[in-house]
Amino acid sequence: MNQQEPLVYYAWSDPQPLPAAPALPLPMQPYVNELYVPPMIQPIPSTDGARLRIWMVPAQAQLHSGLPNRTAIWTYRASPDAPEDPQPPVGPTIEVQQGQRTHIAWVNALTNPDGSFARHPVAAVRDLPAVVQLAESGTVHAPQNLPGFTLGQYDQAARQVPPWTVVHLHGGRTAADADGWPESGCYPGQVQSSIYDNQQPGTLLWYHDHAMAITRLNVYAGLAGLYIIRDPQEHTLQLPRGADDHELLLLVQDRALTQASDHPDIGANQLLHKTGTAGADSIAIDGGPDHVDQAPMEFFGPLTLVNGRIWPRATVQADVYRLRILNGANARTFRLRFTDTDGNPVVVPLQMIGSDGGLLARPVDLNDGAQRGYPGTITLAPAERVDVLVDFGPCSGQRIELRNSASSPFDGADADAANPLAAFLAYPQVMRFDVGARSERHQLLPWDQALLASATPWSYEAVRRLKPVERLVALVENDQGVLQLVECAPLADGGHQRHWDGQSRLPITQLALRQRGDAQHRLYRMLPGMFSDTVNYLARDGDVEIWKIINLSPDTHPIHIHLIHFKLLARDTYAEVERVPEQNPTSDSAAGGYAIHFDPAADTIALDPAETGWKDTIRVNPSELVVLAMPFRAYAATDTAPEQGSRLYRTGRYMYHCHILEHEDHEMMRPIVVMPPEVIDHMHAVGASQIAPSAEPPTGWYMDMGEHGDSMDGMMG
Ligand SMILES: [Cu+2]
Repeated sequence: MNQQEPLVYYAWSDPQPLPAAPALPLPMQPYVNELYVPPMIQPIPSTDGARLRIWMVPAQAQLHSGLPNRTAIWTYRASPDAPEDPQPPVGPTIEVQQGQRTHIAWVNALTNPDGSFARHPVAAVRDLPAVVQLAESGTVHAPQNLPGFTLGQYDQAARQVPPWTVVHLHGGRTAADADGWPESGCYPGQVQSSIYDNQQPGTLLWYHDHAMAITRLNVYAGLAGLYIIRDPQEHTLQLPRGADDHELLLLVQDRALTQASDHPDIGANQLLHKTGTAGADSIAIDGGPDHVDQAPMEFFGPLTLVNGRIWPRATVQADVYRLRILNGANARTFRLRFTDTDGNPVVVPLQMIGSDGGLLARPVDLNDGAQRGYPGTITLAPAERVDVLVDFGPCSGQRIELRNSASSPFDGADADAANPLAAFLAYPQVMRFDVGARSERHQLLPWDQALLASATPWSYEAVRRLKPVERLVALVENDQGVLQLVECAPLADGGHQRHWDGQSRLPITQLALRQRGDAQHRLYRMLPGMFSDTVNYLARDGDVEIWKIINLSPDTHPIHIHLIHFKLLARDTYAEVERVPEQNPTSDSAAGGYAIHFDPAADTIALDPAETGWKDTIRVNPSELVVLAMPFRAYAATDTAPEQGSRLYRTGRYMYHCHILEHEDHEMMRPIVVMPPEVIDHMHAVGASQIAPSAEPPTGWYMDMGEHGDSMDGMMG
């Protein structure tokens, strides 16, 4: 037995204790199975760039040794041959070198042995109520956590979905024809042939299915894997590389399983996608009282899988490990923290070194309570990644758990045991680290270590000097429960921005926004916002744009932008002033649209140092407006100043969308087209929002702060 070091607990009031797990018996024991480490495969060099062939195949995976049978999945595989046994529960990790041009042939081989199309492995259940109260115990639960179909309607249409796939490399600065346009799907026998230049800083990406309207089902079936770009900088820093060198890649997802009695067509322990329907009433089992009249359409499952296994454990040495974590869940946000085996948070040295787009400028101390609202935690919405050095040295001989505390649906906060919606977090367990004897292979980096060869902070001021195009996107849930990305065009009149007088009625297609520092509300027209509506956003290759995204819905949305990485410049808090339901435009309040102003009672939000790196997915919390610097420009592996990038030379049709897959599939997705600026100048007509953002000189948003000027310093970077 190893010598056991005493654990260190948090002394300050934060973080609060984790919410108590609801009184649901564990369906199987956690931490029984060893963590699965997917093989790392490299493309094969050839005369015209490296090559790789990846097959999409049906497979049978043992998700937990306590399950009596296997679970049908669809997965990626590096060989068409019959797989080893046990079959891998997730696809291989693709490892490429920075700048290594790689041609990947994605072969759709989702067929039965007789060549017919494989049946979709995901059973879907819909129309669930949001929460129910169990008469026996009186406890409140989300039926999404209860076994099998309970209370849901079997969605036969989901299992009729053919094996129709598109691969997207998430976070890749990919040519448009290789980006995986969702409507350009492949059937079995067809091949998506894509070239990836990998010309970007080293980082953790992931490849996953992106098929139009069914992404949630295909990714849930298992069509997701990790993709690493290596670059010289991590060699210079001597960072851990590979599983043998204490680099652990963790793909975290949540799932639900069927039970034997659900339906004669479907066996037990098969993948089950359970959702409510927006607007459905809540009900109570056995006559208990109703609780919540909100039904989410997101999927939340009770079982947490890491690298395809339910609640695994990893045997580690008491040494520094590099954990690279991807939230690959459909909808669940994870707020991860280390705890003892009773769930009490323990202090484990945590040094964050990278995020979505690569290394940070300097290491960030995730335990710094002064800088972070939730010290000791790693918050990841779907598709977000983190690169963190963890020192298990002080935990020799201990068992350390990784637990989740995020509310679901996520709104920025931890799950609150007093709120019935906390029931969506059925089990906080994620995985366990069994820490062995001391080893000194790696060390944490000095806190002042420069991780990049150069690092220029991007401030709003620096970006403004480029006179950027400014976009405004509103995240809106309409009265039918459809979530949309509503692009807003400034209402210009003779070259001047129009303002709202605060008295008159706003047509329901208008939005009036008063930002901090504005004297008046500026008027915008809300453009149609379904995926197939006209393209509104034409970006000029080489530009840096400012995007403002305001969330008028009650939940956090992780907004993902294809092709580029961006910088978060600011977060501010907003209060909605007026809104009239669209079906009821003659309401007494006699106003329509949205009139919104900054919340003067709320302070501006200090940026989390964990969000200061290059991002491709950003959480936009309710009542928040985020400001993003969006460079359609190339920056080398170093963090150069905004002025110093060159044209990206990446043009074509891309998209941006919410990465809650159920939202993405239901209209929270919009196209964006990048063009050579010289060609845009030749275009006969462009979308409505191509009206110059404002002919007047940019006024002082965040700059001429008036009485609020003092509080802005921290936001300017
Ligand atoms: Cu969303």
